[in-house]
Amino acid sequence: GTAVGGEELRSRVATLLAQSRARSTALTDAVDEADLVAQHSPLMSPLVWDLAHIGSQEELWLVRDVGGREPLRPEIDGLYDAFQHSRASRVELPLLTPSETRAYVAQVRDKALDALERSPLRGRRLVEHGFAFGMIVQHEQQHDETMLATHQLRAGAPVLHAPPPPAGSAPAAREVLVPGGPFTMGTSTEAWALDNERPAHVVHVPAFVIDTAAVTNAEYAAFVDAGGYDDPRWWSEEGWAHRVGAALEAPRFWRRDGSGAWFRRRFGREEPIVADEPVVHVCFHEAQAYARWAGKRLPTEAEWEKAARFDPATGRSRRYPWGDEEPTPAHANLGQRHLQPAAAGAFPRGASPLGVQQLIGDVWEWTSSGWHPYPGFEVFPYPEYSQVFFGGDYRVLRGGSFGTAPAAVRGTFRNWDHPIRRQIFAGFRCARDARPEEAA
Ligand code: AVJ
Ligand code: FE
Repeated sequence: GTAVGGEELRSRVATLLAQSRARSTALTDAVDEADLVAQHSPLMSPLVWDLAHIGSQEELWLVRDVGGREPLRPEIDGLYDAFQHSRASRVELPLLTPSETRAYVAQVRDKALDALERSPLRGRRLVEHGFAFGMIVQHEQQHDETMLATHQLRAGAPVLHAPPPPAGSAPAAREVLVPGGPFTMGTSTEAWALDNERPAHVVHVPAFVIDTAAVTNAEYAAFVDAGGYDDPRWWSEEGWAHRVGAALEAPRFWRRDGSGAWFRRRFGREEPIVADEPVVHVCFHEAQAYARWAGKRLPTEAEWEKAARFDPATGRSRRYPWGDEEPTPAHANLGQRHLQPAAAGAFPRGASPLGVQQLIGDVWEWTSSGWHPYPGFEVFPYPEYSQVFFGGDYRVLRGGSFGTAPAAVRGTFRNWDHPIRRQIFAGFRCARDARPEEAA
């Protein structure tokens, strides 16, 4: 973990709070008032809800809890409680207007910064308050990624702009063997790890083989063109029922032009599908069907984390594939610096010791695992973050996307979603069992 002193933490938190707010502001200032309050998809909240919810959570955890202050606007708590209103119904609520919302989040932020200044950040308070600030930084960044997904679903002219990611050429080895044996999964020392990432525990992962890159658009298009969506052999029973019921034919946002070439709409722009970029906007069922067609399978969550963190030279689990240092722009495509995933091979400095690339950033990666607590799990700080979702039909996603902030992802970070969801920035990589002669 990271042993950080109180004053270093205080300035780090101030910087991260400013960064997340700059991003929330950019995402909400990019559109007009009508777009802010509109429902762009029943899967998403109006953008103005996300912004006020960011403020509401910050008020609860930093102003009231850490700061010990009275509620600013107790009457609106319920409106912005994610458990009281479904995303689809939030547009009907008497929400704060855009200008009221902006004033509210600014007022909350002033008081949260005051709480940051006053916190002793020593001893027990260093751990408790430090975690509360870290949780709120991550929470705002998670909703920023959600708002980015809303932008992708929004119709109309483009409003977001960013340079393209660096180019790359596919790693020389297509797949690597991850040796069998014990591996320490999860963490008990990572200061800002959420409850579901804890505690560290040893798992025995048999030898397996994993792809060094995520499945690309060209590879996925080959599956589509081979009739993969018409052949129930590749799909689970549940996946096939969904494929038929939802009339899935290709990744979300893909369409063919008259000549049969693939195009997509990305943040309001029509673009040809780029062959060597990771496929994105596929659901778990599509990922699973592709893997079966390719003679492979999805990695389990433990396999994914071992491929990302295990250092065979020391037997130790790293914080990130490249080591223990925080992500820089040379390591991974994170933080909405680019509005798309980067081509396979674009971040060789982010490789794991075994040579697996781009595990962090670019696209969330579906795993075959359901959403379950680790042995020894303890709710912290509230059951609605992780616990209430355990055991549902969710599948675990790992690694973060181009829209995930560096502060909101690490080797141990666990995300989850329903297996039919495609609006998130999710792709996948394939794995397979090691053949006996490979494992030996
Ligand atoms: C961890 C991404 C599944 O967005 O539903 C945000 C994060 N929790 N507010 C979500 C979260 C509460 C969560 N995911
Ligand atoms: Fe939230």
